Amino acid sequence: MQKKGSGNLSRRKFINLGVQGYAGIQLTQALGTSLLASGCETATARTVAGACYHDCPDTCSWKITVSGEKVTRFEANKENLFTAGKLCDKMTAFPADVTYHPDRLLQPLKRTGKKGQGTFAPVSWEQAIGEVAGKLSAIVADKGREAVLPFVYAGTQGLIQGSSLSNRFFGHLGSSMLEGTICGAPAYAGVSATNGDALGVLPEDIVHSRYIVLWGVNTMKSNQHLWPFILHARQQGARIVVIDPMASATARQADWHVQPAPGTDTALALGLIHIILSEQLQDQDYIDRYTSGIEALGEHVAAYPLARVAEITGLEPAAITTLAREYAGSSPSLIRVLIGLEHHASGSDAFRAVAMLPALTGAWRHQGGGLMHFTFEAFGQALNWEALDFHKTLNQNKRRAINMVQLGRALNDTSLQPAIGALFVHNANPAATAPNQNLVLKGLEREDLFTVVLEHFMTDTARYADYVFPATSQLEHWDLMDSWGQTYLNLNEQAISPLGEAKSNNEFFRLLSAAMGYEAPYLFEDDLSIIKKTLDSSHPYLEGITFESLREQGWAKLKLPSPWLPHAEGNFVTPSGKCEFYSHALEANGEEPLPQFRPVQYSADSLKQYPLHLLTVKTSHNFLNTSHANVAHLLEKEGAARLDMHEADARERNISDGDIIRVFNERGEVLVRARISDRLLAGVVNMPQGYWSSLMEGGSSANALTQDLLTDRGRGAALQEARVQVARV
Ligand SMILES: Nc1nc2c(c(=O)[nH]1)N[C@H]1C(S)=C(S)[C@@H](COP(=O)(O)OP(=O)(O)OC[C@H]3O[C@@H](n4cnc5c(=O)[nH]c(N)nc54)[C@H](O)[C@@H]3O)O[C@H]1N2
Ligand SMILES: Nc1nc2c(c(=O)[nH]1)N[C@H]1C(S)=C(S)[C@@H](COP(=O)(O)OP(=O)(O)OC[C@H]3O[C@@H](n4cnc5c(=O)[nH]c(N)nc54)[C@H](O)[C@@H]3O)O[C@H]1N2
Ligand SMILES: [Mo]
Repeated sequence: MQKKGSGNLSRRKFINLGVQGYAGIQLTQALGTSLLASGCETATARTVAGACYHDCPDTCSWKITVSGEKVTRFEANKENLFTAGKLCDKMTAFPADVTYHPDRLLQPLKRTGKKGQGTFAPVSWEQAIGEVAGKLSAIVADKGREAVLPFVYAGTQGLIQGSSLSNRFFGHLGSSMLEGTICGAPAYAGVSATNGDALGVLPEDIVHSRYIVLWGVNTMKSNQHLWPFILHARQQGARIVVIDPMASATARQADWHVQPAPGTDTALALGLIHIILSEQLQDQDYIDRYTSGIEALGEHVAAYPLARVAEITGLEPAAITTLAREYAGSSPSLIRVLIGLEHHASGSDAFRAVAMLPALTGAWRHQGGGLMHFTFEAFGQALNWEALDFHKTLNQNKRRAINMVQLGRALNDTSLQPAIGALFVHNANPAATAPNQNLVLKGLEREDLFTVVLEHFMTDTARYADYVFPATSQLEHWDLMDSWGQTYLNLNEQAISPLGEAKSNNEFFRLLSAAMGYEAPYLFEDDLSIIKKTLDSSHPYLEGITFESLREQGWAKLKLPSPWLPHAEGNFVTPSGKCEFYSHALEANGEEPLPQFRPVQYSADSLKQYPLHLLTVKTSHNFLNTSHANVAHLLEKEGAARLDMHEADARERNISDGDIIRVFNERGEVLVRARISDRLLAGVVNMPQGYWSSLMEGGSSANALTQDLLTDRGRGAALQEARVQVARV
């Protein structure tokens, strides 16, 4: 990936690279709120199809009934077999919780108080856009184009309102680029180093699996629509194993929960490979035909004997041996990964090592066997990507790249030339979701920083803006939705007119382009035209799928060959065409050709000062990252922010269940309630991410404790690599 020289490692970029050949669900859904009561469906009611915008692998299809201009019914699409008529609990009341929420921002706002205070006065669009364009032009003239930084993430995953026009706008302007690596980049870099891409077993095919390893995924929370397929496999006799340092909701439903120390999966995977090879449990024929580097791998894993791996991971030696034997001895065997393993110092190498296991055992030969990871590359191949984001036209490679994980550093870096003078945030809430929160806030407080935020709500980030613009919700704009967890393409039809003065992200950029005096036609393209051109592709996966057919049904499953057995006969898209145990490409790039377990080395002093390993896992049931964490009834269901800790750690500190505690380290301090729990091993604590700092008692949330350390590859975030101390207040 780094060979491409591009800083932009977003999913979109992955797809581009792919194109170039480089390596608690509820059954009935209805509004259930005053909305339904307020108007029964009339003869003029119409129903349109849409899909969920969240950064989630499921991308559910839905139907909306509208009477006049009011949404009267909102329900999951029953025909789409993946959504299967069920939305998650986060989304059941979406129109009331977001679109019609009384706190929704419906007018442009201009700051009147201090940054962070959240005091604003309404202004007209015309005035606000005019002033933003004026200020932006002045910053560009004074400090240079790269003094401007867009901060865009996946608040909406829609291909249109995501970053189609903002990419064009900032490309045209020549601003700095954002390395969008906080989620998925190390995982992708690891798996693709081994396999060339990440498109492995398709979700529905898990029903064929007979041994399912859910490795660092909390499927029941974060990928809920896969769970029924897993249960189906279990009914057919599959054994379900979860590997997770926390007894997550999913781990508690598993047949076997393997609970290693956090961040040790690279060692565990290499240890399993060692056992498989020394006990000759491998599929030698598959290895001979379709892989490269087995000798080097064999020598390498000699450094990971059972005793050492048991010591690193904290697992019983017998458990590790059993896992290796059961995995290699079952067929079809499947490993499911997503993101969970990546937020550690050697997170990318964990994925690289885990991805070797199915080739070693020949699991890829069978339907339901192999590795199940991301699906976005199928869309990357199918759709007309250049029509969407103009990545070839707007040469991205010459622009400076700023890593989103290190936003705090970048905003405070006085040696940066030019310093960041303007920050444009949309589809993201970095004041809460980026690590080293206090450093980010210090940067956002800078009087000489000009900040513009497009949002639905007055988030932790919006409070620091000079101007906040009201964005439309998924019901008020058109969009085209791909997915990173399944293979359905969705068209999201605009169901109602924008509420108040809300405008879509794209409309904001069209207006700003005009106010800047720009004339390039691609800056003004309308949303429907972008959608139609993006669908204009002769790729076989899109055969028979048109704008009209999508509008009719709402969704279509990509026409992938069936049965889908991507690596039954090799066909890896690595430089050698084989599954690469030993990577010459990485070696040529100055990286380790084989995966390594490299723990962060803490000094004895710092281990004494901050003895607990902090996880800030985000799989809350009622929030999606920080989205919805301001909605009263969802916040109430989720409960107060807490720290899960082992009884022994609590006893040592004289802490009882429910006590208000201080969780702190050199970066910050968070006030939460203690929850004494057997979910974690002694020495490891967990504070769920998602809560808004501005709604927390001490004004800080989980990311006040995390550090902005980058991962071993993919330039992602080692978010789960934090240490803290805890004390009663
Ligand atoms: N309800 C809900 N669903 C969501 C989200 C949400 O916030 N709420 N967020 C969405 C997003 S953005 C994403 S990226 C996906 C992520 O979905 P997942 O990939 O499932 O990622 P996480 O929930 O971060 O972590 C999954 C599990 O990995 C475990 N884990 C942490 N460190 C380690 C480790 O070192 N080794 C192992 N083996 N396991 C480890 C955690 O304890 C956790 O239970 O979920 C999406 N879905
Ligand atoms: N400590 C810790 N930190 C983490 C994680 C963790 O596990 N632990 N997980 C990381 C991961 S995997 C991810 S993906 C990131 C997510 O980080 P973010 O992308 O910042 O995710 P959200 O908090 O959901 O913020 C998305 C925002 O987009 C807004 N939005 C939604 N739709 C639209 C739209 O159409 N227009 C506009 N303008 N805005 C819209 C929502 O209102 C919301 O405020 O967080 C990361 N941070
Ligand atoms: Mo994510």
